[in-house]
Amino acid sequence: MNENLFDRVFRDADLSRLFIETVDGRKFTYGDAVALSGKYANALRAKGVVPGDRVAVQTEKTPEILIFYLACVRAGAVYLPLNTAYTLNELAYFIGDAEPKLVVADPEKRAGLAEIAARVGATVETMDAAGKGSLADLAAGQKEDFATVERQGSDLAAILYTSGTTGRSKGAMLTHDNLASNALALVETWRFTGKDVLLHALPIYHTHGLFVATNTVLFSGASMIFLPKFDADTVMRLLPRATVLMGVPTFYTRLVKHPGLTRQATAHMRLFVSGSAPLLAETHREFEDLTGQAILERYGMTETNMNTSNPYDGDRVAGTVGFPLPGVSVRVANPDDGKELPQGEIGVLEVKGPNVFSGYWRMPEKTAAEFRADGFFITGDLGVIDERGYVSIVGRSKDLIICGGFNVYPKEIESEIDGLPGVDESAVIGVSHPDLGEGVVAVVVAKAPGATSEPAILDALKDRLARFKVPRHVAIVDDLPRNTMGKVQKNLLRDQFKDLFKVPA
Ligand code: MCA
Ligand code: AMP
Repeated sequence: MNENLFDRVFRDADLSRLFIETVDGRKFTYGDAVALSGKYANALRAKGVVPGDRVAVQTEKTPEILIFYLACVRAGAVYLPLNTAYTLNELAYFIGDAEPKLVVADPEKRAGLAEIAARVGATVETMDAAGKGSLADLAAGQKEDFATVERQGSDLAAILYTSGTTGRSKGAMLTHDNLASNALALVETWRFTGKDVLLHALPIYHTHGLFVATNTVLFSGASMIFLPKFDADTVMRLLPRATVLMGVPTFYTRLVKHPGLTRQATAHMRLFVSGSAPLLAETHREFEDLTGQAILERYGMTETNMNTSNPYDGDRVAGTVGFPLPGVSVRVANPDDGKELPQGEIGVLEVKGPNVFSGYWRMPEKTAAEFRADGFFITGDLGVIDERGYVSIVGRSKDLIICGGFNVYPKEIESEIDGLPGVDESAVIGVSHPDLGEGVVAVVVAKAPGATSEPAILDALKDRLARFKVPRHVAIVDDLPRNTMGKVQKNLLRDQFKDLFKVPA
């Protein structure tokens, strides 16, 4: 049988069911998704895209682009979504590395991208925030009929770039089996059915919004209300029509501040899910006090999809990420030798299962370095498993900042800052931020007094780095604290700046 993700979703789907409704009332049924994806798949073929070709997409969030994702999968292409905040400088790397056949972008970016795309022989088509543009025009002239391309479960469906603690971003290669197995595990664990209505307020260029939210809906025949982005007022207004909300912790820290969040307003809701970054136990408790509902926290990674989840029935324990999903094995190992540690000891979390990616795009050495000989993937997250089997994440061995659910790798920001005139060296850290979880702070040593300044650094970074990576504060200091080995002691800096974003009581 065809193992193409598209075929697995749609072969038995009830095509009359609602799939997506937008805030302005536009509706797409499962049948519409089949018909429109057929047109887009034929458009891909007309553009010369063949199975295995990458298709890079940086557009606003619309139902059309989500259906285009389905079309890429259906046509056997490899979907490569890109954060809308990425600058041309950042896009040049992703496009150069992935060598897509086609790039789809907002019309405003077309001119800037044309030359970057041409370097790898790709062409650019456009899609705007209303789902219109040259790609839609091309699809409009195509037939709906399209025979879904035969794929093996191990064939690639998507590449998602994830930054690295050292060096350049790596493309995580995700297969049809990775995505399908994880969606089915989540449908089962979270009890999704065709009656569910998901309030979809996440971006669709990351695992959370694209796969966790969308594929879970698709595999259960559920529907979603599609918001262009998260906004607490809009979420509260639409909540009465939904049964499930999925979000990053910032959604919940903002919702608990909303006067409309009450027991009554959420009584009909079946499930609130949080992930992508640690949910503070305090937020968990505040939310439960206000609504009587316990947020269900789960844990995943771009490379592995979802690994663990708090239970649907049973205790959703604040500060933990629950149990391994069906079919997924999680162990705690000694970071140095990979030997499994006894229950209750802290070590690096390692994961194995059908959810785990097939490697980094064109980086076999990096792939090999992150797997143990017995196939476990080394997450770089530090965790512990308690006597009841609940997994908790207690830290990270990788130098990573998570800001509003977006990952920022200090090394990348430090390299950019170190390259600026007047800068001797820098250290980038994450410190507690009331809204975003962590805020990015750069601590910089100037070459000479007055040789650089916060405004000069921020101005230079803004065209090179996505906005969410740009430090919220730059401190100019005389020197960086170092240990006897000469390594910068970031823990001391984190301590020094820990109250920077604290809201005065
Ligand atoms: C927006 N800004 C940010 C962030 N988002 N800065 C730092 N970190 C951010 N996350 C910038 C904006 O460009 C703007 O800049 C300023 O901050 C204020 O924006 P604001 O309106 O407050 O923010 P927002 O637009 O409301 O966005 C906050 C958000 C959003 C809703 C939390 O960041 C979001 O939707 N995050 C979800 C990320 C996500 O999906 N992560 C999943 C990754 P200026 O002031 O210059 O205009 S997948 C993953 O991690 C794994 C696999 C997993 O387990 O799920
Ligand atoms: P990404 O590379 O965007 O896939 O981000 C994955 C990382 O996000 C993980 O390695 C964790 O460090 C972090 N993460 C995801 N979910 C959680 C969670 N529930 N609690 C703590 N950290 C999380």
